[in-house]
Amino acid sequence: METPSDRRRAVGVSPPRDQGIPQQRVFFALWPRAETQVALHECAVGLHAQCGGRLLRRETLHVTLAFLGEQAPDRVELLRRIAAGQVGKASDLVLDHCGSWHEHRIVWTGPQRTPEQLVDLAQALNAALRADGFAIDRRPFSAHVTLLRNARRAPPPVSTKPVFWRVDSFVLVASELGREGARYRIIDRWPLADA
Ligand code: 2AM
Repeated sequence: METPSDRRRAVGVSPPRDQGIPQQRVFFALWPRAETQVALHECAVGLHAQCGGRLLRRETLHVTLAFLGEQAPDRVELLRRIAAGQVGKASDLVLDHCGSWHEHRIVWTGPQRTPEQLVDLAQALNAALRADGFAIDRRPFSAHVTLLRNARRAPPPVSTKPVFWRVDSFVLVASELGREGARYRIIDRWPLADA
């Protein structure tokens, strides 16, 4: 069974291109507003009581659109240009079920139905990234928010209280490793047009 660290080794992490130039570990994501963060956190706390493991911090919760790994500054600039060229549409995401991966260690919430505007955005962005030579995971986009890591049990097979999320922008994020785990910093944000 593939583990998250296998996955990290397998995709997205390009070899250092410019020795000595600091690289940034970056990814594109959907980032919730404060009220959605609160609702996601409540869902995570409920699941934590049942599954155990490590509760991810409220301010770090997100949906990953594309993970790029370590990138040099010129490539980060190119990522911004690629993002600015996207013509995505806003959508309403309803996170109404949960599941687990990797022998239940990763517990997530996701939509039963992913809005087509969001699938289109993820596909167009990933295609543009590949066209510019970025090594991207080839698996189809699966919208989810990771809520727990190192969980001990699968979540119960019942629907969770739905979390409503108006997705009207996407972001490029830098992941910086600190003492208390990954710290995320939003580098830039691009709006999605109302449909
Ligand atoms: P996740 O979205 O399934 O939780 C930042 O590391 C984010 O990128 C995490 O949220 C993580 O998983 C996602 N991600 C996807 N592929 C990754 C990889 N190869 N290495 C690290 N993180 C990855």
